[in-house]
Amino acid sequence: MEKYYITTAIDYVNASPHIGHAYEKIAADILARYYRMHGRDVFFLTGVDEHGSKVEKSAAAAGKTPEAFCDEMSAKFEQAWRNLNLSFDSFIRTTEDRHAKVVQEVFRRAREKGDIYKSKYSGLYCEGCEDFVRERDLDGEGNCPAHKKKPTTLEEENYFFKLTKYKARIKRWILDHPEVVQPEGRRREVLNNLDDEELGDFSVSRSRRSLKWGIPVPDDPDQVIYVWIDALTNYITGVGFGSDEEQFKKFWPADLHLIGKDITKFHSIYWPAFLMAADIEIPKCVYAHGFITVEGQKLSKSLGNVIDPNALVEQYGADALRFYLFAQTPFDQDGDFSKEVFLHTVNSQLANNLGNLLNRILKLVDNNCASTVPKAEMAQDVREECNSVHGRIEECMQNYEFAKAINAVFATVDLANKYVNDEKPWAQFKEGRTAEGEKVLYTCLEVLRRAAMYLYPFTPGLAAALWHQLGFDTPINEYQKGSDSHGFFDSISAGQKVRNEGPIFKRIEEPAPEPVH
Ligand code: ME8
Repeated sequence: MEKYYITTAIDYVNASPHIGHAYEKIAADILARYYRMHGRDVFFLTGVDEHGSKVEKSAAAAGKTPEAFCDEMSAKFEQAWRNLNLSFDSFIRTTEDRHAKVVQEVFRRAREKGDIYKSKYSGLYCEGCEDFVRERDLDGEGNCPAHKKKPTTLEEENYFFKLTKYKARIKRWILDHPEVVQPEGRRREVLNNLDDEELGDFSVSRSRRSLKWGIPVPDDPDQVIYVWIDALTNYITGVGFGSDEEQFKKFWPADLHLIGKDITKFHSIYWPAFLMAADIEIPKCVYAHGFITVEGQKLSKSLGNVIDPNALVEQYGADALRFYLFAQTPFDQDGDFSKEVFLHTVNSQLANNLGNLLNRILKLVDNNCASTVPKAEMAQDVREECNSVHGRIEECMQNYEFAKAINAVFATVDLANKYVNDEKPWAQFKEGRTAEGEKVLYTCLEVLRRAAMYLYPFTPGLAAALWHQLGFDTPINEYQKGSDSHGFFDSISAGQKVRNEGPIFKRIEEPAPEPVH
């Protein structure tokens, strides 16, 4: 069985999970579920990034030890992802012992080769970025543009990583294999970065004086390994490097590192360089998605608009949030969470277009076919349209074009709705044109069956409910196994009993907002 190893960025635990974190983790879950449906042996890794001064400071502010603080926050992240119905195979924490050993091993290998060496460094350091910043990149007030905070001057003797040795090799890799950094705009950005003379060796440790909360440098306890080697290495720890060689051999290299656009450089330049220095194979693809804003504004604690995904899930359910985030936003661009658009989207697509179609059809099957799928063929034009849409959906899914894939599914749902309205099966049955009526119902049931399969990665709960109401006994995620076409080109069996159990998605009714005077 072909494997598929997908990872997400690991989130800093200095604050609670927000909707941007959720967006990325849901995207990874969509792909994990999609590839599992297509018969791949999937390993989906997510987790948290627990070391560094930001976390140390947040723990102190909360009056907790870093250990206790991290335990609490990590549990919060993991629970949030469970609430969102994410199907991760493992949740990694960078404070795990197995991880420290792997980080030290990578460090040791690079140092033995001379790729990590000691030197003095003085520079401007931004705590928000957990990185040194260049003076010319600061804003007019001398602040880091991303974090709106003044960087501090830091001078220390640290270990440095010899990035300069690997720049040309990484550039060649990206030029020869255009798919390794996606989307194209990010790939160009990385190539420009690599051409920048100022991208040179960088420090990978701090003195214990300036950073306590981290993994010690092997054989030099006064130095602590600094965040990026520690964080990036999670991708190999999480799949068994140093602990389960068989698993590691099976799944590494990663098929996809899914990350946000702000950390492209670390994943497309630093990470392959670390791996080259440690003689470990490099990943197959890094995909950097866009950012989510809320009601048009950047997420910011001071604006108080940092939406807690748990609250949305509790109020509206995981499927609604999962659907909205990917039905609207092209994955390579920035997107927005707007309450009004959210309610409109889920109500019109899930409750009306899809939910009502199912409801109408099942009622007609109950009344005219003894709740049983009739023996008939799909209407030819609808079948042809569905077959041609299939290829389009597959292509979109493999190219990370989720909104387009969802649109294509709903085009078939709209087509079925129109077909019912035009054919009026209730009248056909009444007039004794039973075969015609049965054909309409069969056609729509088949459109719904396929829609359930296509929507499963996006809205697994809702797709499973739809599947169940169509009368299948095998769960939707089990169904594809052993079928060459993974079930997409089977058809719903005549004689199967449908189960009309009410709406699969209840319209969300919210009081209209108070008018502003
Ligand atoms: O960067 N919209 O952690 P992090 C979409 N620990 N994605 C967003 C976002 C937004 N508004 N805000 C953040 C780190 N993200 C490191 C990663 S990986 C080895 C170490 C994304 O908590 C962000 O781009 O700041 C990143 O991919 C992830 O959330 C975690 O961000």
